[in-house]
Amino acid sequence: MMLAPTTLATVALTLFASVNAHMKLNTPVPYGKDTLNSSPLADTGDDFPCKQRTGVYDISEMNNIEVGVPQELSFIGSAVHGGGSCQVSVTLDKEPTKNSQWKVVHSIIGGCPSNVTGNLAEDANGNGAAVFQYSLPKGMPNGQYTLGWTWFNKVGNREMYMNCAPITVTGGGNDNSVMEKLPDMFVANIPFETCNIPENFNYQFPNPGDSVETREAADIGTSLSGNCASMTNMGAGAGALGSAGGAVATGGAASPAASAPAATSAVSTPVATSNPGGIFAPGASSAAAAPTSFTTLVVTNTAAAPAAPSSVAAPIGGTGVGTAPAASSTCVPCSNNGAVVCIGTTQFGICDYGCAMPQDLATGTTCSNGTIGKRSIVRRIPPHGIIHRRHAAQKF
Ligand SMILES: [Cu+2]
Repeated sequence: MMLAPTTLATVALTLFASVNAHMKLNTPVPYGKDTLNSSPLADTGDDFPCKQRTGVYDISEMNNIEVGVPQELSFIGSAVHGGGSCQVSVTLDKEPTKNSQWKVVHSIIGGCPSNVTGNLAEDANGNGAAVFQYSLPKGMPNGQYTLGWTWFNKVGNREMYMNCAPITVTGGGNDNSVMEKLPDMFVANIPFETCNIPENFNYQFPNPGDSVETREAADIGTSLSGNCASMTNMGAGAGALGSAGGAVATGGAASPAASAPAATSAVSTPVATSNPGGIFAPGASSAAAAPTSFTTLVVTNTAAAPAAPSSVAAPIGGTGVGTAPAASSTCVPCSNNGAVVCIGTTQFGICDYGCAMPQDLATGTTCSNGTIGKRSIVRRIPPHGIIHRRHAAQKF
């Protein structure tokens, strides 16, 4: 049976609206502004870095930045998740991959992107979040590079956000010596099942660098949960500035266009999407001892699912909750905590603080308007339980 067009439209609208519920970079102007949504990186880490997608490195507007001159860091959106901690990092790659090495130029502990409790008033296009300042380090090489903003939210689902922006650096130096002294960008929460920053803390980065500000001194956290040795090193990429083929970008070119053209073409191939655990710095010997297990991830999700479907009116085919989700499943952003989210025509998920993990629908059932029903009688009216939960849910 075909789903009615109105039903499909509703599902599409639901998914579209939820995509706008989080936060994204306003300034500097991100790459692919029109294709950048405000949701976090996929929990699998597959779209690390920079939210990989079609058009990920389209240049909407170049950000020309002179070293040492304060720049504005601002955001669009309202779901600030009680704030958290952010970093501004730079890689010398124009089109970063998992091999890219990211160097921290500024760390913000707490209060980023805002120090409100919970979220700002819902406004997908809002600019009520805090505005920050950062500077690029004097002496970094001139050229065209990539800036990355990363954010670990304080409240809600354990997530990592990362938006990237093209930058053309002027007034700088001629080599990488300044960059090499900076700490590597911190990574966690992808996947959160493997390594996460515990909820309700403003994470104190272990190595925030010299340019660091504390916006919210309360609820500072230093602990990590899980198997973090390799994940936290993902910002080091392959362990060298200018990641392509291990070549080190020379930088320092007088003209931005002349900076390492070979590197750009070499890094355009996405690296190892089949290895969501990331590529580890050569020095990260612990990586081998602590392999990231995606079997564990899938099992965890499957085990967690049965609690939610009890609120679903229609039978969904026993406790098995359909077949196991594919290993490639990624979180679908959502805003109604506890609600059923229909995903396409064959899958659904339970919204868990902004994230619904896709699961296959049981045979003979369908999902529409946030309700799972038998294929022959699609329920149009959700049960009271779901309506209540939707309205009562905090939109983290
Ligand atoms: Cu969010």
